[in-house]
Amino acid sequence: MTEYETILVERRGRVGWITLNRPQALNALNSQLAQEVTAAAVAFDADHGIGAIVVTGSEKAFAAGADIKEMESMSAADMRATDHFGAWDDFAAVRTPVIAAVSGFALGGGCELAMMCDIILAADTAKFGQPEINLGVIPGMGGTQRLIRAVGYYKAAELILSGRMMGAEEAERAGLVSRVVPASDLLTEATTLADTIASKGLPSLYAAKAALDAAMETPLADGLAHEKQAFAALFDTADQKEGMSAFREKRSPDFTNR
Ligand code: CO8
Repeated sequence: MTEYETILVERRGRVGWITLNRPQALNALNSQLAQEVTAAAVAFDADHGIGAIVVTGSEKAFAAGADIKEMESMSAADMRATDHFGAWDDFAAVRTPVIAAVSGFALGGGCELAMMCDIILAADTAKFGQPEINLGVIPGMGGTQRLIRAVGYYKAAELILSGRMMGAEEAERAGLVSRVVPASDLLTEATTLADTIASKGLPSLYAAKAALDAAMETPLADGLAHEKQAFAALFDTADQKEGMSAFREKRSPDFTNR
């Protein structure tokens, strides 16, 4: 497996695990980490033995944002020329379902990374926020767009304009978090959820994720048309025949990912 310096990467059964590992900087997302997380996710995505990816951090921090020290001296021209965080577009584009397992701080780019994932499982210690306004900037990895879609305009505006952090319970009530679990159970819960997802057939997982993405990006009529096409297309897969005959025969399906 490729050597990484800022993340730990492990395959457990059909699940790919990516652990952010810059403890000295609370997992701040520097450009090397962005490249490595994306490379690892893209590699798992290309592996048909993988049905789910989990991204997690440490107990204290999922990620405390983009690396402020790396960005501090950059000019607008530098920022535009380097496409500093362009790698994240490739991360967001993986077809495999991705779970963010968040404990501690998920701030700025850390909150935005969680929002690039499909499911956010939060420890009761998690803290979410977009504090960029305190640094004289604004979210730059999707926060102004994805947070509104998750929690609505007024909640997003309050968080982005004030820089206030919110705890896990508030984030769940607001719709940012899929589920809150006790901090000590976070990795077990993430494992169970990821294993459950990874046990499904890949064609239907890919189709479901693509249809969910379409809902975020298109008007309702276009999204419904996308869903109708994708739903019909799955009837040419072996997994659909297996899933439905298993139901009729009252047994568990044995998906072959075809
Ligand atoms: N960048 C770099 N280093 C960081 C970051 C960060 N985002 N966050 C923490 N660190 C470092 C600290 O500097 C400190 O290092 P050192 O020991 O060398 O001084 C170490 O991590 C531990 O941090 P603290 O001592 O501050 O720990 P505390 O427990 O006291 O505080 C906080 C924790 C509250 C999380 C605090 O560290 C903090 O406020 N961090 C910054 C949070 C923040 O502002 N995040 C937003 C960053 S900007 C951003 O994400 C923009 C994204 C879009 C970019 C897209 C570009 C195209």
